[in-house]
Amino acid sequence: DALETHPPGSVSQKEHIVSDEITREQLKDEIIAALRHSRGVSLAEANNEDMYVAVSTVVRNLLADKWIETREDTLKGNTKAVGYLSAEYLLGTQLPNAILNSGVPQKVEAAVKELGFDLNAVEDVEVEPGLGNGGLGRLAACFIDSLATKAVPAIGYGIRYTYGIFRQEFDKDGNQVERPDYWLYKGSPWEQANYRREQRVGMGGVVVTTKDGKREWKPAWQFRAIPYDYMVPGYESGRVGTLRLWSAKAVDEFDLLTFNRSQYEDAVKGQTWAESITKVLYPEDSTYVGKQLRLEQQYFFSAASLADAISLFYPGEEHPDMTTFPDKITFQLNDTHPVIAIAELMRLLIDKYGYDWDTAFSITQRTFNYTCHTLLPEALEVWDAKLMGELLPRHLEIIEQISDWAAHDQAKHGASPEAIERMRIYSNGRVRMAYLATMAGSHVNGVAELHSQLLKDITLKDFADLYPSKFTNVTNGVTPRRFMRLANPRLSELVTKTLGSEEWLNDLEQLKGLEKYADDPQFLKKFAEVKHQNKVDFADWLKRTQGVEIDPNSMFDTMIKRLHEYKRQSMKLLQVIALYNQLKSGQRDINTFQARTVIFGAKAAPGYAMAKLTIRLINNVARVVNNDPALQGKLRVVFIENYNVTSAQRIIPATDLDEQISLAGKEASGTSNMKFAINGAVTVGTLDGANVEIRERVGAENFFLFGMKVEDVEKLDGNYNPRSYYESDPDLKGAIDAIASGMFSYGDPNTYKEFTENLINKDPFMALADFREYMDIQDKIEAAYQDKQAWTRMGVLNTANSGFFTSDRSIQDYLDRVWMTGSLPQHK
Ligand code: GL2
Repeated sequence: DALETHPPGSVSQKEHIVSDEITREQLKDEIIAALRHSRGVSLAEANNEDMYVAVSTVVRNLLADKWIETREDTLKGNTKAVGYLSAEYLLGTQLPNAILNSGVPQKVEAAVKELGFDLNAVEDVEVEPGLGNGGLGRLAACFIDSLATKAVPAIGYGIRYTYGIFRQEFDKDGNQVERPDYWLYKGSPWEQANYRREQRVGMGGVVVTTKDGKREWKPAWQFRAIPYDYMVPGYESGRVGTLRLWSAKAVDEFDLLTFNRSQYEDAVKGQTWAESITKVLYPEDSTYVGKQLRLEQQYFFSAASLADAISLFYPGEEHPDMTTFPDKITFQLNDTHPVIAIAELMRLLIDKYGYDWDTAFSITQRTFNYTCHTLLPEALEVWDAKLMGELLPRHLEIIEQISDWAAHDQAKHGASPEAIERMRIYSNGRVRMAYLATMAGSHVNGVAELHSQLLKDITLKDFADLYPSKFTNVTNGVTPRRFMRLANPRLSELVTKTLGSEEWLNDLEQLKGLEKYADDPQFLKKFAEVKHQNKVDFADWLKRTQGVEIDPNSMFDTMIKRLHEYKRQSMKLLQVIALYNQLKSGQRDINTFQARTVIFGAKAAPGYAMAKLTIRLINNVARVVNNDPALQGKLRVVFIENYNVTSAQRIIPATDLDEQISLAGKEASGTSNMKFAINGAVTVGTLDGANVEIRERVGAENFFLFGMKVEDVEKLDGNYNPRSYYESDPDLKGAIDAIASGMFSYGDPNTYKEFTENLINKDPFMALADFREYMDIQDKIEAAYQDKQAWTRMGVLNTANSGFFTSDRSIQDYLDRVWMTGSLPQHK
């Protein structure tokens, strides 16, 4: 088997890089030259922005040779490459990461300093590219980091949205207001338009039968796909991978004939439409709206990426031997968003390269693998066939054929007619993308043990029963470079000093070496001191940016993630209000109360009314609680405006208690839970997603578990009566009644009516059922926090035992379990 001859893994790791030899003086000269050449200013004239561009340019230059070399080695084809197809990459800022991976971070820091600049202030200039919504997009960013670090030949493919995830502001009433995120308003020194690798992508039109009986697509429109390339520097691997993001442009900028007839608007129509394709990121997270523009985006980047890969691996060949394609590159489909790539490859193989259906399907199946990131049915994309047929008529035809083939194959494997009906890819005018990916790819994976199990038991059960060997798990991970080394330099230094080297940064299981210091008072003191300093820094930053004052000696209790009912920010809020009521009524003694700062950060999808109402309520609870002198500042609620990767990097290292409180069976994995654990926060959480594995590893005694398990939720489902909880629990009733009374809406009882009514009557994610246990565990947490040393010990054990959650390990799992696909039986 050709696949077996390529061992899993990597292009050889290069020990040394040329840039190692550059001196600080040379770096200073380079920076000054970059100031003059690319900004047209002298050192004396330069401000932080000039410096940001100049340093970025110099660091890019340091990485350029490795970038080119990595690409050349990738294209030699000795090791199968990975094409990561993702509609989202939530990158975070680039400069600090590039400096870290430049090979000479200390020299760069020193050079900038000696030129009279503060590197932190220079780095603060950067606007992060918010080309993703949340966990899914950030995971893709962690994965390309790990691919480069592990020297895996890889290309990340995605979309260069002109506008990323909206910038969130709060109005005077506490409502979320969405502002456009024009992250490119000052350009970006990190991207390079690569016109040499431009592609054409068609849409619309008709399918005709040619004289020799073949089907041929005649698209009505053609668009230019321009790749913008980003360097993805690996950590100490001597490798720099590529992230290739596509931008749409009209083929003819505008129509001169029409323009000359003075019909200005008509003349630029094609251009406007073309540019609209990659104009804006859809701000829905874990939900799906069947909009045509979204399918246009998905097809646009999938088609451009496939064409790019084929031209990379078969340069100049008109009739490439595409049977070798799956040996050259394997494509990972990040959720259903790029699944249309399956139909596109089939179209190319059959219509363009002349393969018969069986051969084409076998190539396709060997090429693709699919990662499912959800359990929520509303996040599994199901396209209206009419819409798809209008935009991609040939693809719909092909999908119909795959759907028939699938039914046939399922029958062969012994599926019942009812099961075959349930598994239909294309039926009743709908196309189910998750089913297409499952049938037309080699592997399907979930993103945490529990999630992968639930996929097999529920979401994709029929398929798993029939094709058990297709299904596997790859638990998510996060990059320790960004989320430890860059976000938490103090803890990183302590770890390095304690372990005696920095090797842990690309071998995170070495953190285990900290375990033996968990009872060493000296070490605990240092660990606690790091946390405290991080909290002081965070408090300063909050004061500076939002004008809010918080006490670094209070417990920092954090819930940062997208606003979604299943994540249950509402439950956290009810707990805060219940605490407030208890403190006000004297039921809880303010003098012995452990001071707490409750930190929220969350964006809501602009069309998600309940989520937006929850944001408003959080802001108003904050207003009331923070201004109540009776609390003596002991309970504070802060809502971070415009939560993003940059602020996450500040919040996570400063957190004592991490809230992961989704309803069991709803959060596929979660990834911030991993970042918190690595940084020594303690989790309060349900048995959901990767929480299960975190708890297993850090130890049950270092994790605050509460709430229903998946089985309990299943049992309750169908006869759940939230009102009974409301009526029987005075704390719960008091909290909901406080909201309903107008306590947080200047006396108006109507403002949050939908919020309270929804909880009492529907409560789709059973917050009320878990509320009592949640209150009780919070009391235990409060008591535990009083014993500072014991608390710190828990933090140490979290850090020491979270090495598993590095994305380097996830990538290794993909290499071992998914990307070496040679042994799967092929369908004929
Ligand atoms: C998500 C899941 O909700 C989240 O639990 C998971 O950690 C990430 C990454 O696998 O994927 N699925 C999804 O649609 N979004 C996620 O963040 N947006």
